[in-house]
Amino acid sequence: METIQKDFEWNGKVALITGIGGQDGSYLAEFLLSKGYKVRGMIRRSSYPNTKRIDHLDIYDDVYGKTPESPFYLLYGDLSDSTSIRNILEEVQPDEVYNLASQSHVSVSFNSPESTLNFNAIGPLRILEAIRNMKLSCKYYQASSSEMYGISPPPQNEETPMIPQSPYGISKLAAFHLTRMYRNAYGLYATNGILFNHESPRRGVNFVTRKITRGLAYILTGRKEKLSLGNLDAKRDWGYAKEYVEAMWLMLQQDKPDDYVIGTKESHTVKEFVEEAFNLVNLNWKDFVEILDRYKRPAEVPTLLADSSKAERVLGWKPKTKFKDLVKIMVAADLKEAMQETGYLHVNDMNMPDDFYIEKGKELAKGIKLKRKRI
Ligand code: NAP
Ligand code: F7E
Repeated sequence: METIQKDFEWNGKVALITGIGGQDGSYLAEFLLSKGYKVRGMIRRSSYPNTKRIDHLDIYDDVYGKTPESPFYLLYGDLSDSTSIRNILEEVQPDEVYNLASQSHVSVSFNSPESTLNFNAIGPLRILEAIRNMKLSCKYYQASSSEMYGISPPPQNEETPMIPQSPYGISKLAAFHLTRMYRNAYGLYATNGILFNHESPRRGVNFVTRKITRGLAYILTGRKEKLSLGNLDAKRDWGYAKEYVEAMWLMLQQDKPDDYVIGTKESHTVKEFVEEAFNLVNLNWKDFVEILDRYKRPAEVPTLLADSSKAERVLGWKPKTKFKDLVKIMVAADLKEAMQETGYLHVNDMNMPDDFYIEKGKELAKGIKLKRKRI
């Protein structure tokens, strides 16, 4: 986790982040705190606390508690609960609202289409309607998604027709249009960030990139023998989540609200991701990966490739981390975690560069190959 400074100089602004416990929410919270924002985050109740990605931000708690002066605190709320949304907006009086909360798993949206639509489409409507009714002058960011393009041929930009293929894609498209409608009809500062896939060591473990890098780390540390995947031919434009949250912020710093595509302008198959990850430690992925139908979807989005020229031109935003670097960051992080958990690392091996963990991974891979030869 990042080191967060206790010293804090307020820039006069307050940001509310829904979905703060998620991958993007945690990076955005760190980014905004570093810019001097007071950050308030909405989390929902779960039977077991689910705040691992933001627990390190609790450092402010001892000094400030949950007071207006505090740089950071959390509030309970839920996208399906209008009352909780209004109460939070009333208490926080935000300058900027980043709506990142959602049921974000495409495959799961086929199993739970109703709640996906409720959280992802009606949730944003509840926030927008509350902002309008309460006459708040805050800026609103909607986490829109490349999944909205569905089967529209690549490359995709702000003008590309959207033909979604999943309940998730449809829910995000409804929220996208609601955001535009509140902007056009009521003059709200409401902006859509159409983000293509973005990943990191904080990615949920059942998204394909993290499933691959964590699966590889488990194989190397002897906790698993194989990795089960679905469709390897789908192509995605994968970027680094930590860089994408700056684009979200930049969107809300413009004079006028608008919609922006964010991506790397590069697309790779799932197979290429697996291959790159296993190659890093000199293993042949074909020896370890099995294909199971249960990981295939009722309908697939074949190719996503961002044309993010508008973001480059207007926001001055460009990704720095490309495909190979991203795979390496994720493999190194998962190797580090798995080796720590299984006792392969010494206490003073904890803050080493990524290459150190990759080299350790290669050593473990040699052992696995030897063992396989003997059998
Ligand atoms: P994530 O890791 O799945 O985080 C989503 C967050 O939303 C979690 O903290 C989750 O809380 C919360 N949430 C879910 N349902 C909620 C509800 N009913 N009420 C309140 N909170 C709720 O997703 P992410 O990768 O950070 O993505 C952030 C946003 O960007 C999402 O809206 C996603 O759909 C969108 N997006 C993501 C990508 C990508 O590649 N990552 C690309 C385009 C768009 P729990 O932990 O309690 O479940
Ligand atoms: O799948 C294929 C799968 O679940 C990527 C979300 O952040 O990005 C994400 O949605 C591809 C698909 O991401 C497995 O069929 C193969 O073609 O990692 P994913 P996603 O569906 O692209 C968009 C932009 C969002 O907005 C979403 O919130 O990989 N795939 N085998 C697999 N996918 C998974 N999850 N698991 C597999 O075993």
